[in-house]
This record gives sequence, structure tokens and C-alpha cells, in this order.
Amino acid sequence: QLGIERPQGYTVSFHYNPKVEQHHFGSKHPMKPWRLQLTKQLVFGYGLHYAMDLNESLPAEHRDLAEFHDNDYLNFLQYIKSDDQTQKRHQEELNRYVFTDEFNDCPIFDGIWDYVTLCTGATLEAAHALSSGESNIAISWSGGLHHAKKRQASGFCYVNDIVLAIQHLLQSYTRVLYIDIDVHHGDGVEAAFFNTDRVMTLSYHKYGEFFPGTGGPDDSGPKGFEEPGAYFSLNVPLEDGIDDSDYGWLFRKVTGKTIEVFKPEAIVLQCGADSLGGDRLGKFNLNIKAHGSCVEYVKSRNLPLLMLGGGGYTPRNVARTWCHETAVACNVQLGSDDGRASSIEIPNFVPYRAAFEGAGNGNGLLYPELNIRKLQHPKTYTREDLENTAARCLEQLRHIEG
Ligand code: ZLS
Ligand code: CA
Ligand code: ZN
Repeated sequence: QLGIERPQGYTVSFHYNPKVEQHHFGSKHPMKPWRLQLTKQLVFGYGLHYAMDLNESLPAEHRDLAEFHDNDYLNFLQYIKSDDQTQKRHQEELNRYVFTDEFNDCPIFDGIWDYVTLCTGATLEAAHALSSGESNIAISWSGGLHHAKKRQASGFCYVNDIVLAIQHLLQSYTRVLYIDIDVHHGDGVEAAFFNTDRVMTLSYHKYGEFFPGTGGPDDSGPKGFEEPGAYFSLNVPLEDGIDDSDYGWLFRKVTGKTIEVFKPEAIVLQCGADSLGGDRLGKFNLNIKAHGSCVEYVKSRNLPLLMLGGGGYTPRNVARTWCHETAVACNVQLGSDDGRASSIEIPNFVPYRAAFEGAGNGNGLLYPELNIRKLQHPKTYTREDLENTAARCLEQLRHIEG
């Protein structure tokens, strides 16, 4: 591909297994693993594989998952079948582990064990590439499943690849910072490291009548006197319709100060693409350029960086976002600078190119054709709102300074 070269002075590695794309949560379910295929087609279509180490990862094993998850829960995931007969016989476990009903966030589908081990395998391999020094930025777009708990599936997430990856990184690094720009609160990761000061979790999310309902401004870690982990959970609850400049301003201010005071040795960034405008589930109004500039900002700290996927329910926009962010990681500029119509078109030889040909819009990489949805009650952030939110975060950070 014309002019696509490896970045100078550092290595980016890309970890994936194409088998993950074949899985289905059910036809009406918003989580669509084929968005990963779309993403990969774009990444390869642009020739970004010339800029990275490519790794086809192996599925994780039961014992890898058991580093965080409960064995009984893992056995259940490994052996449960999707047919009604088996489900009837396992009703008690189903209720305990996934809350089944006909409208289920976490359905039992065929190949569920393969799906969870493939997602986790890619993320764990990426974490290992960082800790071994093989790579400086490792990418696993099938990971980022931040809601899964020790013994429970939640919010489309069954196994928490992020927690497992951070646990791995803690063997090599003293302090790991977790940053989460998915529109949902990163509750599973926060809960797993609630009582430690070696992991700081920072989540930006919609808060108020929105899943999972946690991550309010006072959720900052254990409240007991001098408990380890007190103040090491930082939450930035936001409202509908927050846009590029307001989100970008807050993200830089709060993330910048967090890095300054916490001094992480490695960073894990969950890049959930449901914070984009026009997402089927999300309520924010970010465009791809603004989302990507958060990645760029984190990358500029030159720390070992694990980049993960997460939410994202408008598949074309997810693929564009993560392709753009792969390019950001590689220091490759694919689109034009204005963050809207891109001068570079989706290459002709990208299979599924048709999927990107939106109604009446250009099909450039950065152009989010579904952006700027008409929200019912978008919040207009005033200067004062933003200053107050930032001030509250900086106030919390004062407790861990020094
Ligand atoms: O962060 O809001 C909820 C929970 C419910 C409402 C929906 N019903 C199905 C269950 C009970 C209170 N759940 C959220 C989960 C969002 C998970 C985000 C994951 C992540 O992006 C990381 C990967 C939710 N929002 C929307 C839906 N669920 C949802 C919409 C449409 C459907 C179809 C399939 C299933 C049932 C009908 C479903 C869920
Ligand atoms: Ca978040
Ligand atoms: Zn989400």
C-alpha cells in the first residue's frame, strides 16, 4: 500500500482471530461480532498491516480465565448449550449467572465458549506483547468487555478480558491506569480493582437512567478511613448529547491530571465506539475524529499502551472508528484534517465496501454519516458545567497526589 510504513522508534502489534467474527448473539441483538470483520477489512484495505506486527491469537484456556473468574461460572459457560431442553435443566444456573428471560442482554448462543475464549485470547496475547517488550502499543479490538463480573455475565459481556489483561500487566508494572471511553460505565473493571491503589480506573460515561446505573460522581473507591484504593476509582458522569469540543476538553483536562498524579507505568484504553453520535444505543455526539483524538492524547504519553474495543452498535461507524484509531496508533494519517468528509475514500478492494456506501453520503473514512442524531433532550453544557465537572475530578485527584 502506498506510503504505509512502520512507525519510527516503536512497535505496534495487532491481535485478532477471524473465528470470533462468525459468532451471533441472536438476530435482534445489538452486539454484532461481524463489526470486527468490517474493522479488519478496513484496516487491511488501507494497508495498515504494513505498519504493524500481526498476530493471529490462540483462544485463551479455562485456566487463564480462572485467574479472575469463578470456576463454577466458567464450567457453566463452557458446557451450557443453547437449546431449550438443556436450558430448562440448568434453569437455576442460568438465573444465577446470566438472568435469562426472552429479552436478554447476555443470551446463551452456540459457540459461546469459543467466542469468550477467542476475545480473551487476543487481549491476553496483546498484554503479553507489551509486558515482554515485543510491542509498545498492542491492539485487540475484540476485547474491552468491561461489564463481566467474577461470577456473572452482564451487559453483553461474559468474560472480563480487561481485568485478566490488567492482572497480567501487574506482574511487570507497578501501576496500571485504565481509561474507558465507552458510553457505558466500566463497572466490572472498577469492581475488580476497587480495593487496590496499583490500578486506577477512569471512566467517562452517560449517567442517569442508563445502564449499568453505577459510576456516579461520588463513586471514588472504598470509603473506609485510609482503605487501599480510596480515591482510585475516578468517574466522569456525563449527559446526553455531549459533543466533540466539550468531551475533548474534559478528557484532556481530567486524563492529563490523572496521568500526572498517578504516574502509571502502563495504560489500558477501552475504546468503546458507542460514544459516537448516531450509535444505536449510545447518546453522545462525538465524531470519529474527536473519539480518535482521545486515543492520540493517551498515546502521546509514550507509555506501554493496550488498546481495546468494547461497545459500538452502528457497525459501519465502529469499523471506521477503530480503523482510524489503528492508524493513529501507527502514526499514519488516513483522512483529511477537518474531521468530516475525508479526502481518502474507502479503498475499492475492501471486501464489503458496499457496506460503507451510506445513503447519499461520501464514504470517506472519517465521515460519520449517521452522526448528529436528533436527541430528545440534549444537554447543552455551559462553561460552568464543564468547569464544575473538571474541578470535582481534580479535587478527587488531590487525595492521591504526592
Ligand atoms: O458497555 O439496559 C439494560 C438492561 C435492561 C434493559 C434491556 N433488557 C434487554 C434487559 C434489562 C436493563 N441493558 C443494556 C446493556 C448495555 C450493554 C452495553 C455493553 C457495552 O457497550 C460493552 C460491550 C442494554 N441496552 C440496550 C439493550 N440492552 C438491548 C437492546 C436491544 C435488545 C434485543 C436483544 C436484547 C433483547 C432485545 C437487547 C438488549
Ligand atoms: Ca466509559
Ligand atoms: Zn457500551
